[in-house]
Amino acid sequence: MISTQAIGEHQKLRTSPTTEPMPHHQVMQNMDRNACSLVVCGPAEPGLPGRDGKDGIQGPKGDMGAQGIAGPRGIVGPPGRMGPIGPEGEKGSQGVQGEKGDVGEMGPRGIRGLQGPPGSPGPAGAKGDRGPQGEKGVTGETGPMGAPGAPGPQGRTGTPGPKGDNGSVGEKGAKGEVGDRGLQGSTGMPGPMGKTGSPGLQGMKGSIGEKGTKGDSGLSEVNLMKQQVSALQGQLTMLQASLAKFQKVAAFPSGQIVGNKAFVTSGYEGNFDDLRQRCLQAGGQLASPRNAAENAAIQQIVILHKNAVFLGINDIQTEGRFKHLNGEPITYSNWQQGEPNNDKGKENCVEIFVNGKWNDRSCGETRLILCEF
Ligand code: NPJ
Ligand code: CA
Repeated sequence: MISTQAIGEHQKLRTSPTTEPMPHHQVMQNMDRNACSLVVCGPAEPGLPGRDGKDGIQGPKGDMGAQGIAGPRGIVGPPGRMGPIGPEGEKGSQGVQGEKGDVGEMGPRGIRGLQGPPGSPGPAGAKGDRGPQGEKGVTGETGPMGAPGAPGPQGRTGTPGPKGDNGSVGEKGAKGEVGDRGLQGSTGMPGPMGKTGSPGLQGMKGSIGEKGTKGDSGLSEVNLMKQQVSALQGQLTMLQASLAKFQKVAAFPSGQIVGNKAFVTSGYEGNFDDLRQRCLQAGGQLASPRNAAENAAIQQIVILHKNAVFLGINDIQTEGRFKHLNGEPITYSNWQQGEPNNDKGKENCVEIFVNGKWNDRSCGETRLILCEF
């Protein structure tokens, strides 16, 4: 049986005051090569007890002990430093479209109107010069007001994002506070133009424009009228030819044309009142000579027919005062000598003989009809 004994000084020091034996495994851990000083071999024989030896030299430093257990978690570190100013924020989103603009103010007073166009030529006068042109009309109304302006610029850009984490030793500290507010982002693009506002109130009516310049000479109208006159002249020539033809018709076989008056008989015979009505119905009246020429024309018809005719002259209303059928007193007469005599007191009508002379005669007599047109 082998026994090894080695006692370190510090063990004795420790043991003395406390008399507490060191645990065996702990002594072995503190042994050093130079610390061995006594070895006893062979069979153990009983002897006297030795004196206490001197204290041994201090043994070598023991090996490093095993790593201790991790200490408790440190307290939370201080807040990280303030992060750098964040990058400039992104451009803000486009602002919402502005509201529809308010109705614009009343438009400004309209500018004076432009000089008006030449007036239309006036009606052709009796001769020559045209009248001056009329004044120009009032200026047209002012147009509607323009669209309102674009909406205002966009608002400020929003705040920058939160600060990033800050690296650190050991346990990561609590997240730093949000950094200072970054610089304001650049102004966003202006929002789209608002919708066009409703038209403004109608502007006031412009002032009357200046008097227009004198109109054109109207030569074009003159030329036009010349053409029309030429056409009318052609038509007139046709009418003249036609009229000449019908005058011949009216004069054949017993008609008479004097000036614009035509004396025509149909050959009918009757009393004064009957003949008077027939001529009216035909659109004319009984022949009533106003002068010698007409009387001569009537005479020719009487000569041709060898028959006296009643004239459109009588004194039915007042004896002795002969009048035309329209009531006018006669201004021309061609009485036979001794006439009018109102024979037997009942001669209020007038007949004309072949010699062209007049004789008052009873209205009930029958005579050839002679009308004038
Ligand atoms: C006599 C009276 C008249 C009266 C008529 C009534 O007329 O003189 O006042 O009105 O009788 O019947 C001849 C005679 C007249 C006569 C007429 C009647 O006169 O001389 O005394 O006839 O017809 C033309 C024909 C006869 C005429 C004179 C002229 N002639 O064709 O131109
Ligand atoms: Ca008579």
